[in-house]
Amino acid sequence: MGIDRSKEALQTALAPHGLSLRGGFVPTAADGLAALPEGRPVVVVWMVGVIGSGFWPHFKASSFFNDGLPDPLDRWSRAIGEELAERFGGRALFPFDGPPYHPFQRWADRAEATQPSRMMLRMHPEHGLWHAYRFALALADGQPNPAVPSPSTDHCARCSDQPCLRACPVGAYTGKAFLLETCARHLHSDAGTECMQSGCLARQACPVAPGKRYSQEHAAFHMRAFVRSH
Ligand code: B12
Ligand code: SF4
Ligand code: SF4
Repeated sequence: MGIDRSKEALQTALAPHGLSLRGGFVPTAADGLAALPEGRPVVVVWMVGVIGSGFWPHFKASSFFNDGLPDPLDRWSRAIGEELAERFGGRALFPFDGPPYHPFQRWADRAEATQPSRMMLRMHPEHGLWHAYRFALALADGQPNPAVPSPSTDHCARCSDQPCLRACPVGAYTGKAFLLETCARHLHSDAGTECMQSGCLARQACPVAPGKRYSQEHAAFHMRAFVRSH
């Protein structure tokens, strides 16, 4: 019997890790993706990510969380992505490998109905800003449904208050740019304790998908990782 490389088989393989299949897209020559082993062309790229804090207990229970080595979440993602790539006869691509980085946000827009938000993070019609990508799987067979973004799901276009652009105590989100150094300086100061403990205040000000907001523990983990590298 051949290997089952269907979307359903992939979903089943991701579920025990709390990871979600975030749609897929058919790459073109312009994507420049190298052929798979034995010269098989890539016919689908499946996007794999997290929604809310659903994956957190799985990651926390893994050996990576407490081993004291750097980048535990990236190493957890790599272990799962590479095991699945081998099992499904494809290649895993990671958002953190770079620079140059794979254009995960542009890929996301081709795989699901995500759109750039005023915070530049991708806005998902149901998950809001509370989602991210852990890896993509390039496979030699499979067929994704095309992503169809709809103007009716463009939350930012209908958000007249835009509280995300006012909530940052140091104005790091301007609506056109993210002022990395301004944010990092604040986080390294005593005044940044609230962001460090509860997560980015600007992101939390977004009223979309409140039920999917990251848990305090999960949000603080990302803030610590961000501060370590900036
Ligand atoms: C480098 C990087 C950063 C850098 C610099 C970002 C920059 N603008 O140059 C810094 C340190 C600032 C950063 C910060 C954060 N990042 Co970041 N970052 C990345 C990373 C690793 C590479 C981005 C890149 O250069 N891609 C290459 C280009 C060619 O790909 P791209 O798809 O075209 O992406 C660019 C465009 O989409 C553009 N863009 C995004 N929105 C819009 C909107 C418009 C209108 C336009 C014109 C362009 C534009 O910005 C992207 C980066 O340049 C990506 C992962 C990845 N591989 O994409 C994560 C990623 C973008 N980051 C992510 C996150 C969550 C964050 C943080 C919230 C921190 C965190 N980990 O919690 C902050 C928020 C800051 C912010 N507003 O983006 C997520 C976003 C998830 C989402 N929902 O969209 C990603 C996809 C990582 C992931 N694993 O999911 N990040
Ligand atoms: S607060 Fe409003 S403008 Fe800002 S990201 Fe959320 S929906 Fe978009
Ligand atoms: S983490 Fe804090 S300082 Fe940085 S952008 Fe968010 S609200 Fe502003």
